[in-house]
Amino acid sequence: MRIDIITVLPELLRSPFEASILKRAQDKGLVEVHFHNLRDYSTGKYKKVDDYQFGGGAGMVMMIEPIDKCISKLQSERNYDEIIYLTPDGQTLNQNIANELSLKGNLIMLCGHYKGVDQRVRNHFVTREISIGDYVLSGGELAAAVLADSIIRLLPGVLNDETSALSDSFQDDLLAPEVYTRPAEYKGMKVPEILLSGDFPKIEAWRHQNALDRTTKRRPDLLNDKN
Ligand code: 6GU
Repeated sequence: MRIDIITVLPELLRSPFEASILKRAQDKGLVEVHFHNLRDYSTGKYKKVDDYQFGGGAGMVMMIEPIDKCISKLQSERNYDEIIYLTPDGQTLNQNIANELSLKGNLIMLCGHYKGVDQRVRNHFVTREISIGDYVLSGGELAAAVLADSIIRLLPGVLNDETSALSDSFQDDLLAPEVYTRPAEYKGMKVPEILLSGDFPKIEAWRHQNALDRTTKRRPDLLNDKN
C-alpha cells in the first residue's frame, strides 16, 4: 500500500509514523507513506495556499490551484483508489471503513485547514470524505494520522500474533475482554481464577462472555444478532 498525505503542516504529521507499529510497517516495506507540502505547489511570490471566501465571512478557504497541481502530479505517476478528504462533515470513521480501506492499493489523504477547501475540490477531485468523530480539530492532520494508523495496522504482516487485529475491540462488534498480567496477586488484588487454569476452551468462553458483558454495559449500541 501507498499513502500520500497532502498538508500545509507536514511537520505536525511526521512523528506518529516514526515510531512503533507504523514505523515497523514501513521498514518492512508493507506501506509507503509520503508527505506533500501544499505550499510547494502554490504559485506566486507569497506561496499562498488560502484566500478569503467569496461572499464574505470570517476564515480563509484553501485554494483549488495548489491542490489541483499536487493531486495531478501524483495521478500522473500512479493510479489512486481513493482521494480522501479529512473533514468534520465527512462520514464518521469506524472499523468497517478502516477494514475496507485496508484492501486498497494507493490512497491520497487531503488534510483540510482553516474553513476547509474550495468546494470545487470536493466536487471534482475527492472520492470520499471522512471525519474521525463529532468534535472539531484545528486541522485534518491529526485525523489523517488516526485514519492511516487504523488502516496500516490491518495490512497483512504488520501485526504479529500477540497483537493480532482479530481480537481488537470493534472487530466483531464487541469490545475486547479485560486482560491481566503477572503477578497473579498484587496487594490482595487477584486475577480471575479461570485465567490461571490452563483450560483454554473454558478461558475462551469466559472471554467471550466478558466481552459481551462489557459491551452490554458500556456500548449497548454495538450489539447485534451476531453476538
Ligand atoms: Cl477529519 N478534521 C477536523 N478539522 N476536525 C475533525 C475531523 C477532521 N474529524 C473530527 N473532527
